[in-house]
Amino acid sequence: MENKTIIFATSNPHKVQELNEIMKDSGLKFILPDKNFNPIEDGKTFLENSFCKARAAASCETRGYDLFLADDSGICVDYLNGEPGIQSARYEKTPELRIQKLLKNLEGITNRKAHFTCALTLCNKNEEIIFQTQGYCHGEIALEKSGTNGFGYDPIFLPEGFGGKSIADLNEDIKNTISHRARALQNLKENFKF
Ligand code: ITT
Repeated sequence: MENKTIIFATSNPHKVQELNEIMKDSGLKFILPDKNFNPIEDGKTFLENSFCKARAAASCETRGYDLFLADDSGICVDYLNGEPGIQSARYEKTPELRIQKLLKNLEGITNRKAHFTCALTLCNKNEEIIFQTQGYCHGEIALEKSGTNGFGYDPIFLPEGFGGKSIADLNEDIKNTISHRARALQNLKENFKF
């Protein structure tokens, strides 16, 4: 039987790479949205923003596909009352500046607890939500960056249970087992029948 094709509503190539790796045994095939994909992320939560993206992909689809998955994700720092949160991609202009800003905002702070969140929304072609879930990865913000794997805030995030290594220090297979994205996708696989 042919693989079922699902549109993955993102413009972040790192997310696509991780999704394909995490879902490689699912029998599903993920492809990018139609060329006019241009979501406006004006939600107040990760879940709302993931719906904005899935809905935008459904609304611009001209090829006849009928399932649209979107990820909205970010890092939430306890001491900063959950910031940068849904603003993670817009906290500063570049990934490096975002890391430097977060480290600066935690200078001299001992409570460095943080977690990544990934919200997923699956929509049908009528732009209706047919499944939503979230996944989390708990840990701490490092004192300095380390490692080259992954993307975004990975070099300064120390997941629980890995001896102070950052996600960027860890093998990508490990990230794809413990990450917020991996856990949200696991929920999707276990609870939604494609
Ligand atoms: P799309 O909206 O096109 O999917 P984006 O990168 O703008 O791409 P988000 O709005 O969901 O996506 O912002 C997510 C940001 O949170 C991302 O740019 C990173 O800065 C951070 N982030 C999310 N997942 C991450 C991960 O696994 N590792 C490191 N940083 C991550």
